[in-house]
Amino acid sequence: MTYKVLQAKRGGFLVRGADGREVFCPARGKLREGGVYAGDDAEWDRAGGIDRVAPRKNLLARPLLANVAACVIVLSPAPAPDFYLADKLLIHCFKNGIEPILCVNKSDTGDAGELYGRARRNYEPAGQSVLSVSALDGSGIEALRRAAARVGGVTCLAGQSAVGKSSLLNRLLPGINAEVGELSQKIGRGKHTTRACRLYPLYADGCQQRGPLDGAGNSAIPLTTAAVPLAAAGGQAYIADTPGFSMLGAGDLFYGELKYFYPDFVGFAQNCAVRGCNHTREPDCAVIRAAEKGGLCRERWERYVGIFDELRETHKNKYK
Ligand SMILES: Nc1nc2c(ncn2[C@@H]2O[C@H](COP(=O)(O)OP(=O)(O)O)[C@@H](O)[C@H]2O)c(=O)[nH]1
Ligand SMILES: [Mg+2]
Ligand SMILES: [Zn+2]
Repeated sequence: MTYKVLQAKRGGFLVRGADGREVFCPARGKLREGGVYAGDDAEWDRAGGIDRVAPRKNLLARPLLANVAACVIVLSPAPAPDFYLADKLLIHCFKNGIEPILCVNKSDTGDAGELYGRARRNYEPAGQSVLSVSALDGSGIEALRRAAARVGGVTCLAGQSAVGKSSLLNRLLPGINAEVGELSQKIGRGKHTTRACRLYPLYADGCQQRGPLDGAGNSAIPLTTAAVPLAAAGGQAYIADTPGFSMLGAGDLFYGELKYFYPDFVGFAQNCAVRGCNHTREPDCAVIRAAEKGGLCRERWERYVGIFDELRETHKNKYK
């Protein structure tokens, strides 16, 4: 039978069967610790160990998380929003076949409205809608839950430190008690404490139906209430309690390919004079023209040039 690996633990894995039961699977058989990650779809016959893992759609690093279907990219008014990081996360999503879910958190605060408008101006032309949410008062959380459920499969959260990822997790998954940090403590603290990431199934009413594990490592779920598991074409929906992939960059992308990750450029790019135009400094570039005249979000184009230069620099250093 196929099980979803929820967490890689010492000596085995916490897995979830199609019946919704969470069971501890000891590390035996062909695949032991190391070859199986949270998010994997594992074949387990319950006598031995996991002996096969379905081909992965993708595998994200730090923490290792397989088959990521969606990623919530979180922006907030405080700390100052890092659109550069949001752009890179978006590129990363496009590149790995991950559905981005952009959201502006802390809608309960005064500056959030302006940021929400700015985020929409930046990303709607690229085909991305933006959600406005508040982990504090709960507004927009159901829309966020539905957005993750609509994709199905594994959803993770990403964004700079202190935007409210852990707070949003606590809203989406009541009872998990993700550690929320104070803004002041977070700035400059640098590293997150690394720990194994765990997946939680998403239920329609938001409740967690995970009972305590018994002596055999089985949890008595979902026995008490008729919680409706949320699923879509991508399968049962899960949220990963990752501390967030804040460090993901545009990665190993070749600078000349960057433009293909900007759907908002496409309509203009056809009118560029230079063949193979990269829309950075070329003469008679229709994308630059649009950014200057306001047909295209100017700051988005400016950051594009920044990311382009960064990637070209990396490329130069690699091959010099
Ligand atoms: N006003 C307000 N503060 C929030 C909201 N969400 C999180 N915070 C605060 O922002 C800080 C960082 O939150 P945390 O969830 O730890 O952020 P993370 O680093 O992205 O996981 C904490 O002080 C939270 O209380 C929100 O929706 N509104
Ligand atoms: Mg956090
Ligand atoms: Zn151009």
